Amino acid sequence: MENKFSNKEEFKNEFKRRIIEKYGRSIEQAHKTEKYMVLGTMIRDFVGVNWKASKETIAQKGQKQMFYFSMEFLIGRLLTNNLMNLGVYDIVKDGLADLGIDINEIEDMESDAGLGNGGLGRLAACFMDSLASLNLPGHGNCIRYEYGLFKQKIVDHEQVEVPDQWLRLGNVWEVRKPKHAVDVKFGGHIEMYMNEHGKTKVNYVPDMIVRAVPYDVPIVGKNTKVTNTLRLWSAEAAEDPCNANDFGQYIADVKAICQNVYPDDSTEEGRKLRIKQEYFFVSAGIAQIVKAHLRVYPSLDNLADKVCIQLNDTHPVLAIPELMRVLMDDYEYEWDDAWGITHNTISYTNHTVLSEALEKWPIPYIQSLLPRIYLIIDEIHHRFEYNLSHVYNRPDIAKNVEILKDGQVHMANLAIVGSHSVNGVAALHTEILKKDVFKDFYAIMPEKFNNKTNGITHRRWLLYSNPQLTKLLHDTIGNRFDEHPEDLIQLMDHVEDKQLQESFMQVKLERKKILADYIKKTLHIDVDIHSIFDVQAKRLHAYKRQLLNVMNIIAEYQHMKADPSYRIYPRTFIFAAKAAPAYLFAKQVIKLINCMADVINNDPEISPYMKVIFIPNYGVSIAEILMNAADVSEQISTAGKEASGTGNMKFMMNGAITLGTMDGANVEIVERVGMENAEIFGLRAEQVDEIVHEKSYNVWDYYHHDEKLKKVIDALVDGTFSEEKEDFRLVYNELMFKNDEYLLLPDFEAYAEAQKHIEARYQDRSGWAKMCLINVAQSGYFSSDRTIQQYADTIWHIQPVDVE
Ligand code: GPQ
Repeated sequence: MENKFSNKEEFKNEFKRRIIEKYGRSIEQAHKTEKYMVLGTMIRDFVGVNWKASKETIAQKGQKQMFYFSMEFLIGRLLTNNLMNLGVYDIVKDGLADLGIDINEIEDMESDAGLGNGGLGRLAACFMDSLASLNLPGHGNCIRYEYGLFKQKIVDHEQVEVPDQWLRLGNVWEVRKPKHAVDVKFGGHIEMYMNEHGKTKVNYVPDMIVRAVPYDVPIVGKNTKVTNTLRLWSAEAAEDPCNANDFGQYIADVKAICQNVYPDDSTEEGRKLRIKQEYFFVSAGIAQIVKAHLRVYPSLDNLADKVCIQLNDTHPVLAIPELMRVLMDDYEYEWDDAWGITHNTISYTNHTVLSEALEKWPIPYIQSLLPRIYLIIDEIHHRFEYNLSHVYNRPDIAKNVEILKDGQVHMANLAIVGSHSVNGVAALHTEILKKDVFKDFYAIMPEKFNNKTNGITHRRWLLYSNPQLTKLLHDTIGNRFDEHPEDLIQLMDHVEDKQLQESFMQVKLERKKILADYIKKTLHIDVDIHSIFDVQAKRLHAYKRQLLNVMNIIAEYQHMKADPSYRIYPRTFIFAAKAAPAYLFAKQVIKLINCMADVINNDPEISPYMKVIFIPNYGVSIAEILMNAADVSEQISTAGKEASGTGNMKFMMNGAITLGTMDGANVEIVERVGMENAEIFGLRAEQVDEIVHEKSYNVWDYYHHDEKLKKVIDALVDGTFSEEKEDFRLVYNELMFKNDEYLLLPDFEAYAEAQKHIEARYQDRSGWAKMCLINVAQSGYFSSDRTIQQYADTIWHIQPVDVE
């Protein structure tokens, strides 16, 4: 307890003492990074007491725990979040101020954790926050990536990837636990033998052993002692690495496992590395769970009563054969018993319907990297095939549901067969899973399928990152919604209030000013804070259709150039997106945006009406200043393709209007706010399906019959935005010679009209503000607290922990 502080003076004394002890310097001499390190460590130590108490309570009471297995946890920065959740932010801020230190400067020393890529990773992070804040025992299991995904720089309009050195200063939040290290085995071969009871046993002889060392990060909830653990595994050399004849190669192979979030999946080597990563953190995570269980209980018979594992998409699906392996090979369980335990322990969340994103691995990769695991997958496959004929009486669907087919392991099929629950992440998405992507599974095992619409933590995304709006809401409806986000609905009683509407617009302007300052500081571009801030921030992907947004900008630009009497209401189009390094189309779209920005922003005739901004290196911290400054939230994916989206919820909660298609969770946003309080356009998912099935769509029909559209598309290759006319040829070809897979042209006119409609509505200031307030009021449903409570009640069956 001696590290605790309960008031400002105690905090100051402790902080000063630690600076001197750690760095041998006075407060005045210490560098900002040193102050950050000391403050962070201090807070980490501060939560140690609760962390220990949480673990003890769970063990004593024998409570069931959930482990969220995810390749990504985009937790962003933790200092502000932890200080706020612990309720000591103001003490620390005032204490630092007394010492002449601005807390914001210290907060800015922290790097975003490089533990993910996109929405799936941020969802996992929001879930961690909600679990702890709801007092639920739920932990994360992931990899400690040394260089994150990559840091995005824009050089000569193009994305350049450099290593994300997020661990450069060390990580104040993690605790290395070498005592809990476990070995993970790869390669080699299997030997079968008969044991003394005449039973066939398997002896696995690996050719590479890697030591998995855990780094634990405490997850601090709001107003609670419950402190959960995010366990990050790091690969190190094992004491006995097996066949490591070539020592240098062995070390390189080990290091590669934890280097980056996404190894280059365009090469065989990269794909194999990805499989190694997946198995590495899954195997280590399961070993730890089993060991911890056996410290409390005599056997693994009751594992499924005490533990559950949620698979965040298929990336961790090797947990299924791995748990089978441990139960059978290490603990002598028969197949059926092992299967019962595994199946009851594991559940699976699907996050995509795109067939190219559903993981499939060539059988030889799994066979050579994980020979024992492959044998188990093969057995699962054969038993399931048998059941198809003999239990489900549906041998006819084998070709759609089999785990091993066309020389590949179909990971989603393995996930569905091996789990007791399969969920989608938005209502529409789950319907598509049931009716289309997994319809044959749904026919034989409908009870497994369920929906859990995604959510976001309103603490980070509203209370902490938008204090201006939070204060306005507190003044209007009180602060009960801090803990009960559904109470935001009370704001509905005030949306007509003209004074509140005006105050909202003032708050929005303040947030726009903060973003404008950031843009000025980082990009040296002035933006007009009275213009409409129109934001599309998400990973760059063809189905998300950043290109549709670009096409409309080009059309407006051309119109204004051609007709000096035509001017749009001033608008700032803001993009932020990373492209996968090997995804050339996506990278060209980034280049196109930046080139277009250069032309438009430097055109004195046009730039008073239109600016285009590309914010580099999009991540959690940038999102925290971007989302709440938006007037318009671009959610324009081809209907049926975006599983849910979660950015859409962050924008909504901060009072931006959704300009979107009826896709993913947009559907549920509109269901709550009403069609009239969003701007919905374009083909519906059924219409998209129809067009695709009819095969009658021809992109050239649109091109030839719409003069405006033709001019926009020609601008891609006629040198309008780049002297080098071929710069965007790939974009042009994807659109025109692959028959516009994501149906941009059929949606173009509707999108342009929706944008015009937005423009008109924005000019009715009171009407606009009312619409924004309705969005805020209706956003409580999208708190991840609601989502997590649903998982806890219907899939995990876990109860709150009562830490004394
Ligand atoms: N998502 Cl499969 C990712 O961010 N990464 C992935 O690998 C997969 C899905 C996203 C998905 O595209 C969004 O629609 C969801 O909102 C998000 O997962 C969380 O469910």
